[in-house]
Amino acid sequence: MKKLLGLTVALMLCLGMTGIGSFAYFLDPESAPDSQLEAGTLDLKTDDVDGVTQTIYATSMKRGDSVSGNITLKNSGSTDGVNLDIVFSFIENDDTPNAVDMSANATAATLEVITLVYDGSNLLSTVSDNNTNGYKDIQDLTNADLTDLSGLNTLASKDFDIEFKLKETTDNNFQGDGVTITITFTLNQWGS
Ligand SMILES: [Ca+2]
Ligand SMILES: [Ca+2]
Ligand SMILES: [Ca+2]
Repeated sequence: MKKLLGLTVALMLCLGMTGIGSFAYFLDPESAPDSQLEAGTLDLKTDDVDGVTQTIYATSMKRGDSVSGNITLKNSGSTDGVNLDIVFSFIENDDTPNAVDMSANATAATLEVITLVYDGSNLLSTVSDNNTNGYKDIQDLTNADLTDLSGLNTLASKDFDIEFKLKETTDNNFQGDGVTITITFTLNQWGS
């Protein structure tokens, strides 16, 4: 029997744009500077189902802005993990005011994924342009198969890197729209 153990990283993204025809950039004083995601270590405990949740905020972006993050995944449990699954999901998280409410799917599709690397492997090459908009985006990641990746032996660490940008062609209707993106890492072990 395979045991599934995981944890979640949430990235909250609000497209903080104001003004008709312009995209002003608001820097939230409480957020990390320059849209940098916080780097952190996530403990994946093969012998403890209580994972760690890390929430990262990128509260405002303008067209062409990119957000990058590095997460170190560590098996801090006492059992080796034979493989790792990564699953992306998102939910709508709009700001106010929001004159035109764009869907969560459309909003996620404005975020082009530039980098997606785990343990030195380029995962982006395995992702297809599922929504056929001409580039690989966060919506596409939710339809991608990112399972059976290399596992983590006990006390081992591997790096996960992601970078995405707000597509330059994003129109004003997306002002006030946002999504909360959740990345779930599941370290699988073979149990009795
Ligand atoms: Ca919306
Ligand atoms: Ca796409
Ligand atoms: Ca809007």
